[in-house]
Amino acid sequence: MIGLVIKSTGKNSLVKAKNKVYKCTLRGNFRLENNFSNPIVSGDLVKIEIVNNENGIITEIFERENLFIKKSLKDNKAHVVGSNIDQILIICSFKKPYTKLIFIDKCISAANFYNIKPIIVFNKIDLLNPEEVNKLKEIEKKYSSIGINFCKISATDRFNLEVVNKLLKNKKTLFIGNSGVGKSTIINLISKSNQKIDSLSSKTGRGKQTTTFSEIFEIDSKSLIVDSPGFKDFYFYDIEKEDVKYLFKEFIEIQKNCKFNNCLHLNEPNCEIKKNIGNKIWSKRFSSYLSIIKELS
Ligand SMILES: Nc1nc2c(ncn2[C@@H]2O[C@H](COP(=O)(O)OP(=O)(O)OP(=O)(O)O)[C@@H](O)[C@H]2O)c(=O)[nH]1
Ligand SMILES: [Mg+2]
Ligand SMILES: [Zn+2]
Repeated sequence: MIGLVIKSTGKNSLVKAKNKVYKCTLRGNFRLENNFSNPIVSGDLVKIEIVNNENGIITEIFERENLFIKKSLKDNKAHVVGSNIDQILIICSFKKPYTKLIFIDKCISAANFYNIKPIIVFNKIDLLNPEEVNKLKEIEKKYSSIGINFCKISATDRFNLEVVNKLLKNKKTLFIGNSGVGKSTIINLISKSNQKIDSLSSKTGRGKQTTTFSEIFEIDSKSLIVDSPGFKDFYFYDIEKEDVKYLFKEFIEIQKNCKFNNCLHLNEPNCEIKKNIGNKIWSKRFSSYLSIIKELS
């Protein structure tokens, strides 16, 4: 039978096949891709052999359409967050916890690299004072102007959840974001699942990483969400320094006019990107770009 992996903890996976969920192990002689820290991931399509009513064995993983990968800091291996994804919701918060713009820009860059559409969702807007509301509006304007979908919601107040619902229709969507931004809370409200969420540490206002494995939840049979454990930070696995300038989509037309084809917009003469910082290029995006280049150097 063919099934969809809805959760995997490494050796054990939950696989949904013909409307039933089977607890599956990997066939003993299964060959793992050597540089992956997790061989099976939520979103994988697999072939299973049924053992009994509840158990099965995974005998094959079908080729993945795409993978969203981050570098595992434990062993520098590839940690796959989700596979066969249509779009990524980058869940952010302006407060408790504060999502850094560099984090958002890394997520957008990686989504672009893996050819998956990124969408920014700011949750917890119930917590903002008028000044913060204005700051967030400014950020919204900037991202919208470079063609990125942006929405503001409050899971607590049920505000704009229908907008998210609409975005998710008939798609398989990966939720990513820092710990504590409210990924699981939103999913619980939208999919009527009932997973654990946690109170924030009152000292730091940061989340404590409540979700520990990626897991799929259904809104309906065609609209699926992959919840993922909160990222503390995000390091690229297979994205190289030279790739990054193409992952900032607003750079693409402008950088064609840099003097050097291989201009990295650092200290090269006649750099068109540098000339445009503050007008066509948002200075904060350029700062993110520089930080990423520095990290990859
Ligand atoms: N004020 C406010 N709190 C929220 C909102 N959404 C979620 N929270 C709270 O934020 C905390 C963290 O929520 P979770 O849903 O567990 O966060 P998460 O992103 O799944 O965290 P990890 O699983 O650790 O990655 C909980 O205490 C929620 O009640 C919101 O819109 N407003
Ligand atoms: Mg969670
Ligand atoms: Zn340049």
